[in-house]
Amino acid sequence: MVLTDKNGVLDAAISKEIDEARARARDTMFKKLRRMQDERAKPFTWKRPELTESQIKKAARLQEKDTHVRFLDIGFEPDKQKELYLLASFKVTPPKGETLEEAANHITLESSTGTWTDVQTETSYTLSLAGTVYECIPEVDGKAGHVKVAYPLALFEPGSIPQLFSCITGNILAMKAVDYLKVMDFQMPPEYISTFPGPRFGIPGIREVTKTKGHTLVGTIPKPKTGLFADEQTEVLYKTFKYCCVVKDDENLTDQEFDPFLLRAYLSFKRIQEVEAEHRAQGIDERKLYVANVTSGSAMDMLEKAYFVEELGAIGCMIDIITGGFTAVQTLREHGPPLIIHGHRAMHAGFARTPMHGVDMMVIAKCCRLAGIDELHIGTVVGKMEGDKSEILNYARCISQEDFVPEVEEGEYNWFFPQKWYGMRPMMPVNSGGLNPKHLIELAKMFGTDTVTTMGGGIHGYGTLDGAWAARLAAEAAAAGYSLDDIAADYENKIAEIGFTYPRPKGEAMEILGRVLKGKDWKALAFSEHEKA
Ligand code: CAP
Ligand code: MG
Repeated sequence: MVLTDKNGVLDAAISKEIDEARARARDTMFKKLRRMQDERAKPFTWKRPELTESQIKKAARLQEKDTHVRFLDIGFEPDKQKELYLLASFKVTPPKGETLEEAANHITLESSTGTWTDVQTETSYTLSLAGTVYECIPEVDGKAGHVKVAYPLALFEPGSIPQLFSCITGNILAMKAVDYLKVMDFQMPPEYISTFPGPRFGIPGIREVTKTKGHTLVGTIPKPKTGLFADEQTEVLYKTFKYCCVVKDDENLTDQEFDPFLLRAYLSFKRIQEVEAEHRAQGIDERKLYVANVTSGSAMDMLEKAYFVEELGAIGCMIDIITGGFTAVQTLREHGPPLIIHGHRAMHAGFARTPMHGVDMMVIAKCCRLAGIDELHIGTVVGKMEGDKSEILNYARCISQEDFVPEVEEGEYNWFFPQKWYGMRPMMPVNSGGLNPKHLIELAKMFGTDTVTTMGGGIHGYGTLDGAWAARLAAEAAAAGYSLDDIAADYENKIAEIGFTYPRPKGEAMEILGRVLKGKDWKALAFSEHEKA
């Protein structure tokens, strides 16, 4: 395809096709938004909440209590009350000279109804909304104590992740009343879960739409992560899809001058049509999951991009959940087209990585399931990103199981709650970051194969076609319990046994496998160095 003229200007026919597709996409989008306008045209009414008997008693009790530890009721059993509670788990390091109880009291007050001092505007109702510290265990890991707080559910706006964050991960993190504070987890009753949509597809939907089963959905992030022109980028996509299932944009590739979103999407779906047709001719019926990064400066731009890729035939798209924000995530899920949503978590480590302070990834992972992300970056254990094995496995289990019970290794302290999901669809964990095809067997043992694994350097370091082929082979082998070493040792028999989708002649295969098996891990930064070795 001729993309540009000799001055580098985009071909007029392509430009016209993009404009026409964009007009159709905008039409679909505005039709959907107009339906929303009609649905919301119901009259507004309100009924003042009445205090229950136990709320009246709670307010009276709090009015009498000493302010120092007013909100402590150790031994209070939230699950045995008539009222509904959302529970939170905090790792708390109080300032020198202060007790854990005092710190817990401040945290609870600031995150529920109060402020640093008594106010004369307090009412029985505001007191009834106060959180209750029901567990306070000092120095569980030598430094920090464990505080658990029960928050009356009425504190939380139904269906709003930003509001939840403003309560349990808000001002409290900045207060002088704690030296350090990490919000480790929260637990929800079904009444709160049901106010969120959850994933539209989740694991079963992703399997159905992509027409894959058994093996990890393996794929790539074209690299270098920025700077490839749209046609160069989509050539990498095409080569990857010759063998793999997934291509995602990188987190910082959105809509830059060298690779405008509309052109990248347009060219990508042309190339996907091409590769899917080639595969159909080979008798392979698989839908390629390209998740274009729709993260934008405004929710409207984001929606337009999502409707644009849908118009071009996409089955998914991607969003940067933290930098884009949860309002964007929820807008995409609720008002966007019916696409698989891939969640990239760039920036989460700004508050999740520090052990003593911030917000744990468990909180983010749960919010993603509520908000409706279908597949979420969760860590790798073996790759280039920092992360504790037991914690990462707990995140992966929590987002993908119906009835999650945290598992901790001997001697490890458990900061997490069990969580039932009451039928909300399970999400697919995404392993990514410093991976190469050799990792797939280990990943399969830890995470199972209902996962996505993307590798940038671990594929393009070998040349995209060869790297993608090895990655697909490793994914299908891992699903059968074999490593790439096992496959290389008995190539022809093993690929027949696993029914490998893309067999290659033995000589060619052995040459590629030899290079991949010799390649080192992410710590050796330049693959080209090993290839010379
Ligand atoms: C991986 C990646 C992902 C990380 C993010 C990158 O590339 O595209 O963004 O996986 O980390 O740019 O680093 P490589 P996480 O395969 O080349 O490392 O999944 O932990 O959120
Ligand atoms: Mg990336």
